[in-house]
Order: sequence, then C-alpha cells, then structure tokens
Amino acid sequence: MKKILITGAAGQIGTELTTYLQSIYGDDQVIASGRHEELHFNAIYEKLDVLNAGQLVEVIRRHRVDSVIHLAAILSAKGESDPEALWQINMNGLYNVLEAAKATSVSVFTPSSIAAFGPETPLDRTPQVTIQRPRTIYGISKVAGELLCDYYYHHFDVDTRGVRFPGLISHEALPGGGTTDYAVHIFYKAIETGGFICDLEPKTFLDMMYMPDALRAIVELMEASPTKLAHRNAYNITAMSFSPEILAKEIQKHLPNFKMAYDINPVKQAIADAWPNSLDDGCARTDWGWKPEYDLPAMTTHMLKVLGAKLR
Ligand code: AKB
Repeated sequence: MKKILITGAAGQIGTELTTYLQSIYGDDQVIASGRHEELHFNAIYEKLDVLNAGQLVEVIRRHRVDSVIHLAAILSAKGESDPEALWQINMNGLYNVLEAAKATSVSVFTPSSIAAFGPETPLDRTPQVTIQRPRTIYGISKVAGELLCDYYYHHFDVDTRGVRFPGLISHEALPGGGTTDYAVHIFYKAIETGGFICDLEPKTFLDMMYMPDALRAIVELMEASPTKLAHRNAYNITAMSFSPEILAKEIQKHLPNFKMAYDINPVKQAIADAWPNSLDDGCARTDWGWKPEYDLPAMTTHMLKVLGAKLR
C-alpha cells in the first residue's frame, strides 16, 4: 500500500486505523473519509458518501489512491431495527467501492464478520469454508459482500482482500449498534462506576480481538503477496473466545469490587446465539502468517491501564 483511502474513518476501527496507517506510511499518504463535515483528528479528510459512486472514483483519482480500506457500514443489532438502511449502506456502498476499484485498479480491503455464519454453522472451531446461512440482515450483507469480493477478483481482476472480524475491543472510539459492544462498554463502566449491566447471557461465548491486533491484521493482509492468498472472500481470524462471566472474572482480578448484573436484550441474544463460539483461523495463519498478540489477560490489563488513565 502507498496511498490509502479509508471510508467510514470516524468509526470504531477507522479512528484508530487512520493514525496507525499514518505512522507506517506517512501522514500525507492516508485519506480519511466519511459522511461528516470533518473529523476531530489530524488527517487529510474528504467528506465522502459511499453511496455516491461518481464521487468515490473522483476522490480515488484526485489523490492517486492505490488501496481502499472500506469500513463504512451499519452493525448487526442496529441493522435489525432498520434493514433497509443497512442494505443501502452495506451492500450498495460495497458495490460502489468494487465498481470504483474496477475502474481505477485500486486494491480493496473490506471486513466481513463472525456474523457471516448462522445457526446451521458448526459453532466450535468454525472452519474457513463451511455453511453460511445467517439470519440477520447484517450477516446476509456480509455473506453477499464476501461473494461479491470473490466475484470481482475472479471476473474483473480486482485485488480484493478481507477478514471475518470477531468483536473488536478498543479504547478510542466506541462501537455503535453491534452485538459484541458489551465487551467494550464493560471496561468504561468498570472504571467509572464499578458495575455493569450486561445485555447478553453470562455463558454466551463469542470470538473477540483487541484493536491493535485488528489493525495489524489489516496491514499484514494488504501487504501479503497475492500469490499466497487462497481466499479472496474473507479469512477467519480470531484472538480469544470468552463469555461475559469470564470477562467479568478477568476484570475482577484487577478491580475486586467490580459487580456484573444482567438485563438480556432478546434481539442481541438471538444474534449472539447463532454466531460461532470460536473460529478456526488456521488458513489465515498458513497463508499470510496471521498471529494474534493479545489474549484475554493481556487485553484486559492493557484496556484497564489505558482507560483508567483517561477516565480517572
Ligand atoms: C457486531 O457485533 O455487529 C460486530 C461484528 C461482530 O461484526 N462487532
């Protein structure tokens, strides 16, 4: 990657990815973009709506972009309350990005998700290639998006790359409207109030990853030799798998008075129950050397340290 355009740069991933890419490729090499007038951090910024196909091509050409990291999307729980908006942004946005890539020869990274699996998928050590019959509109958009990336790679020679992200835990920007959001909010509440009301049941296992690993995964996959990549839809990647009660116990090792209560959100619980307990990320490890650095204890220690310094 040399000159990179990020869509959805104000979101949970984009906020940190912008500064991370600037630190590797240089401040002038990263174009952050989004639908807002401007961003609060230091970066070249374009007000850009991914639903505006012509503007996408114009921005790519004007900045001589060679790689697009396409992050603009609506997440799982929010999508269930407005499926039409989700389809518009997630599907038509990706379609426009892939069409722009076909016209300008840029490479494209777009994240898929554990949401691309469903109740018929094997739940434990979920393989790279398996049954994908999700029942959320978000999951359906992710499967369709994976297939679309495959299609543009095979038919139009577009260099498409992607990963199936698990829940992402971070301390810069909050996630919005996801099923795995509890694993971020819990840290804020643990520090601010000493207690947290969790909207998923105590034994709900889901894959998770700390943001530094997620950012590194994007760069490592985009920099991998194309000849090594057997999968152009999206690679399973994971770093840890835990349930709310396990995360609460880990936090209590640092904050012994931390208390967890439960008030289950039925929409989120149904979504989480249909997602894998743990992914098999063997193909990513073999093809491009994927290896996470943060497990549950390391992530918890780091989150509490950084957020503690920020919030106290
Ligand atoms: C969500 O919960 O919707 C996202 C995801 C796993 O894709 N964090």
